Amino acid sequence: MLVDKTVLVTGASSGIGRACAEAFAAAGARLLLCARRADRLAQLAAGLDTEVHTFALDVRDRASVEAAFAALPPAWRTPDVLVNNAGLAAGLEPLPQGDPEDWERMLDTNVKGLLWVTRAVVPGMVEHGTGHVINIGSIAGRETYPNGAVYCASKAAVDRITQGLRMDLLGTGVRVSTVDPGLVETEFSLVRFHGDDERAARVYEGLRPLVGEDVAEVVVWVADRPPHVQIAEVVVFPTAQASATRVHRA
Ligand code: NDP
Ligand code: 8X3
Repeated sequence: MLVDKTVLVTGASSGIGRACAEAFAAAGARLLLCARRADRLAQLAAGLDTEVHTFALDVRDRASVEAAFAALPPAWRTPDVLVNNAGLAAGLEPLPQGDPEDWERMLDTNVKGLLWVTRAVVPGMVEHGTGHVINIGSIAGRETYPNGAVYCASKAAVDRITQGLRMDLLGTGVRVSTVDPGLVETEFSLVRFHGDDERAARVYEGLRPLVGEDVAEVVVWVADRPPHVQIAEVVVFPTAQASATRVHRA
């Protein structure tokens, strides 16, 4: 059912977003891909066997988001599926020692960026009477863990926005879902620890984490249900994880 559907993935240059692009392409969808690193998007697009349109976008910049979507060729302007994936964690410190610059990056990207993209895309879906917004939340939006208050708050906001959007779109034909992963080995921890790759690797030590492809498979499944079926929420953990703070390491 995804053949010839248009799927927009934000943050498609890495990790879960990149894997979603590959999985939707394999399912026959055409792709609209954005992130800040346009070179990576171009490389990805070159290897995908489907029609792809890429554009550089910093989701934090509201004016750029509005302009970028207004400038899309008409055939690309209203995707059938929006995967709101762009996001990050920055820092892992007790709140009194946290860096306000990190807080701003997280809140501006994970919360406000998601809102700007949603606001730019969803009215067209409503006009068409069909569409699907799939937000990438996190277990961090359901449970707070020590030293992660602001990241957890940003993902809790995503959860509330998901619920609110679903209510506000009731009766329009547009579906709203969230996919909330636990530990996924991507560039996430490298970004969180500001490029410290040893510290990033320790996050996944002694366990088999999810990879982007595991999450992408779930996202495609959520998108591929019949039109009368709306998967509201999916939580997906590695087998070695039971909660945000309960992880089994060999
Ligand atoms: P990666 O760091 O591998 O990918 C993050 C993606 O987000 C990149 O493509 C990056 O692109 C993009 N991005 C970041 N900031 C911006 C911005 N300002 N504007 C546009 N794009 C941006 O991490 P993941 O794949 O793991 O993360 C994807 C999502 O999954 C995030 O929302 C994250 O919170 C969530 N998540 C991750 C989990 C994990 O354990 N990895 C678990 C649960 C949720 P670029 O830098 O090119 O702009
Ligand atoms: C990413 C998963 O547990 O590092 O959202 O917050 S976690």
